[in-house]
Amino acid sequence: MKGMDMKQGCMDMKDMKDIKGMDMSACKDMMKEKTSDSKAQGTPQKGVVHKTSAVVKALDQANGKVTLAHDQVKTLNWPPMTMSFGVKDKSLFDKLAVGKKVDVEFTQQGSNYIISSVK
Ligand SMILES: [Cu+2]
Repeated sequence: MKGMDMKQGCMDMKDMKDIKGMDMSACKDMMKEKTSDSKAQGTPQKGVVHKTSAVVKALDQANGKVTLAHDQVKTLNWPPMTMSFGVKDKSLFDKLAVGKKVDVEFTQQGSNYIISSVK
């Protein structure tokens, strides 16, 4: 045992008591956190408001849609891209015009992304 020299952070707890299970669970907790962290990046979170800047590319007021060339969206881990969004409130179309640069807020609803605010 002496020769094994497993001086990782988790193992140091062994000195405190006999805690066979404890150092293990500490290690597992740490791993769990890391795992869920990396998973969370691709997982849709309900109710989260995402923000980005964008240039309006096309409007489809009849169908309540707008095409935006948006910047990076850090909360979704998105690179800049051009895509279609739903528009929550028709009055938001007043603030949208093709070629206009806007700051938008949007939420995910199922597989759609819905603009909830335009500035
Ligand atoms: Cu996008």
